[in-house]
Amino acid sequence: MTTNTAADLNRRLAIAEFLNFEDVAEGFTVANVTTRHATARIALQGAHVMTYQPAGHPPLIWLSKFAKFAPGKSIRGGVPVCWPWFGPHASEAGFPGHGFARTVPWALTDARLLPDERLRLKFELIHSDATRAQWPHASNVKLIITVGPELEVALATTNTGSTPFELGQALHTYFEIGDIRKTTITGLENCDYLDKVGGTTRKTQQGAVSFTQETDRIYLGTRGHCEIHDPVLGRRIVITSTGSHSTIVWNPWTEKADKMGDFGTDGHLGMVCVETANAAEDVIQLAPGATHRMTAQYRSIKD
Ligand code: TA6
Repeated sequence: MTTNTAADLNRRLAIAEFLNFEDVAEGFTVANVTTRHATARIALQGAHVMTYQPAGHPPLIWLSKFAKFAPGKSIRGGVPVCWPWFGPHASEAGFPGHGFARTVPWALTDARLLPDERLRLKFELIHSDATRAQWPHASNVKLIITVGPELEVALATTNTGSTPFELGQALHTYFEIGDIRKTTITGLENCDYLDKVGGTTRKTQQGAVSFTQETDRIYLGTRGHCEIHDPVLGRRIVITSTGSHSTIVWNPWTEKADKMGDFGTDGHLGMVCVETANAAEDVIQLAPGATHRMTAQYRSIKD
């Protein structure tokens, strides 16, 4: 029987110098990736990228200093995979926000070093009685993570049953920035968005996105390319995506971050979430036998 313990994973899938596994807490194992292109840490729970730093650049992904690593608990930071719904469940208030994929174990089905020394990990969500109780649809979901000069993430869902279902999802990525108050995002100009702060209202983005307060928006009709401009760290983060026409932009600001308890004082100043998604009117109707693929690529460019 295969398990997600570091000992078992090291025996089956470690790649000398480039990939090894470590138990960082009881029942919580992490893959450590080191190549000439980048370093990354990925939790087996949630197939969750926790850190990613391209060589010669500041970390691209933000992980809270106060993030908790425990079975069944979501991690504050990294690349949480929200699946098979985004936000609250449509009808069941007791089901977890953003779905269950980020808090259950995934199987690592393949790990390999590509000829150009990018390292590719393939994960598959492990269904259980607990997941089936919340998601009775026959489905298969795979996540492929490629660690190279860019971080590439591809999420594929197949309807393996005989009835259609509705799929909502997001790569809820937390990016590391110098100061949210000096950060702007381009690529969302003229898109409509659902502004979720203080009740949901529909608005249209004028110019670049900037931040002066809590920001929680679902941008609609997005075009698969946006950029985070960070004059403090002196870089841009370029986000390109496919299979997604909605983008969430989130920063909780001071009060909400304090209430969440795992940001630390002023932790929110150093992060922004820009999430490649299928959310709101962009949810996917998946026919029997069909596969939906959503991908995101993240690159750090020095300015
Ligand atoms: O994507 C933005 C959002 O949906 C916010 O409304 C905010 O609550 C955030 O996600 C974090 O959610 P979490 O469940 O990880 O605390």
